[in-house]
Amino acid sequence: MKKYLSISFYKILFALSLIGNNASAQTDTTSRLIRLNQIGFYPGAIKKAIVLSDRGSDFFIQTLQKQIVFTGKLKSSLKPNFAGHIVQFADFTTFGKPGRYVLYVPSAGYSYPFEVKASVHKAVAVAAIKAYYFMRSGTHLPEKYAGKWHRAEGHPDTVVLIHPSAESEGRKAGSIISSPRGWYDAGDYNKYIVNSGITTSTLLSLFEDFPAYMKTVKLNIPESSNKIPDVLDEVLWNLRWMLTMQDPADGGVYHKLTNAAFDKFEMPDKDTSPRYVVQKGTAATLDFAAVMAQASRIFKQYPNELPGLADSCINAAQKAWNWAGKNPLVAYRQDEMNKKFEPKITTGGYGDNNFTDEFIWAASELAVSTGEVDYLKNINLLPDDRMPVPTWSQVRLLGYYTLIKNDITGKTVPVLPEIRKRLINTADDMINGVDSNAYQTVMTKSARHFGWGSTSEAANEGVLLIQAYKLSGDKKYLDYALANLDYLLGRNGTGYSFVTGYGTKTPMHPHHRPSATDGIVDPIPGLLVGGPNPGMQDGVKLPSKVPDEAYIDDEHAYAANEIAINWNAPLAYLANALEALQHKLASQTTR
Ligand SMILES: [Ca+2]
Ligand SMILES: [Ca+2]
Repeated sequence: MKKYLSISFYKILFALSLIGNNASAQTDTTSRLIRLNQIGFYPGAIKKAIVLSDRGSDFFIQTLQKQIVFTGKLKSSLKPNFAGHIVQFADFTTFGKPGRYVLYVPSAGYSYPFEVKASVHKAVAVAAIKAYYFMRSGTHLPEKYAGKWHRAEGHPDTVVLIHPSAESEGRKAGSIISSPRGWYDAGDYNKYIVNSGITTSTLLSLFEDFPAYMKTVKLNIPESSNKIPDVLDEVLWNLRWMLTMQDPADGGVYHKLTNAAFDKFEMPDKDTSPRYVVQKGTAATLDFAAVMAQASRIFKQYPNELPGLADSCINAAQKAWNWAGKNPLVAYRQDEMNKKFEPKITTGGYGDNNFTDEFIWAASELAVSTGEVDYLKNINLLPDDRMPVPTWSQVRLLGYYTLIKNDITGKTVPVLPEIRKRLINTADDMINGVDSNAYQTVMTKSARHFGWGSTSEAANEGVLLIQAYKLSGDKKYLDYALANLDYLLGRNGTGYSFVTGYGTKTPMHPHHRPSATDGIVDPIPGLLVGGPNPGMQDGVKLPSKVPDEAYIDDEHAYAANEIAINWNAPLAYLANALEALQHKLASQTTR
């Protein structure tokens, strides 16, 4: 009995790792006990790996030919992981020679291979945007751009029915509008304005914040040879759809364009069930107003390539704003709607009852794009002291980011200094004490971060830290933004890189209809899965309910393994921003 007890938790794990499992690319010599960014590291940046081990020992960085190039000592984490175990970590920040390596720990084995080089995240950063091309509705994807994932056109959406909930004087129920293009939202084939709002804005902000760099990023999409940066071309695919979702008669915006029910797992072209636009709502209309206002000031830079577009966007934004002013409390409540109207709509709800944040965001974008601060006149910009990391239903910080970085309204918006202070305070709270948690990332600081779509929390924390860096110039925020990218790419409680196709152990079975039904083994690349979520809202039993381990690579597990446009966007922002800022990550300082 005593002997049994002396067998450590990690020795059992090590034994299990040698037995192997059904994970992709697992070999006898790679260890599930070593958790690191499976893509790699910038030469001058902080480099850490987490080793699930009881005690310190030497660790070695080796070439793929097993030549030792760096030796260090493992150190113990100050706090246990969420499962209650102290872990070890390897810090090899001072090793910066470009090349391909593995990390070796005698008691744990070899890590997955990784690279040390400049622009090490370039490919995954590009893929995170290219993923939207694969999500395009209303076009076929030729092999030239889509490679082995080429597919037929689905959902042209040129014949879309007005659902009875969306009826207006000029558009009777059952009448037809055309609402083509747009991105599929997630694992399903529907298109939701609310979720498009934060997604489209995050990608627009990526361009707005890093224009010089983003002009160099090529996606190999049909628009790659025109004069517009590819990230903006991709955004345009969704923006032009969003414009069709506004009722031209009154400026209100339909909540979503959808099938009545989720269709079965099939390719896009096989789903030919009727499509509807449903009820206008305050959240959709304000999100639309915010995105169109932001888009107008960006596309204004391309008057020859996109004549009239900036004007169309700002006009649409203002009409939407006016509708919301007259209809400030129209929530989308699908269950109530289904008591009144047929057919019943059972696809994603994206219901939200609090529009304080949507008003703040839309007013901020409109004020900045028009220069008219009157938009902010009746808005309480600081309704409470919270600084919530953005989600589709909580978009307040998107407005703050815009006010802070544009700074045109500093004289007329008295609370602007306070908003700046709060952003920095929030970033400081985020990074305070991070190095004591087992994985040493902001994401792994709190079990509360692990809900549905938890990977997007990690990515959006990274975006916030980059905003704090841009505001303060303090590099420490960038270091922790990078640590959250490390988390997403493998330094985490599951050992997965959560981005399909990028890393050694990556999701092979995302809840994503094309990936599941196209007959290609590899899923569509560049997609961020939702990640650890002990909630199990999908009813799929997880191997662990420990917050940061509550994950399964199963196509039925939509609560842990779906993909979504609003999750990919902060990944795209974070990875591309760090690529743009990589020279700032070189460190002479030690921590
Ligand atoms: Ca282009
Ligand atoms: Ca809200």
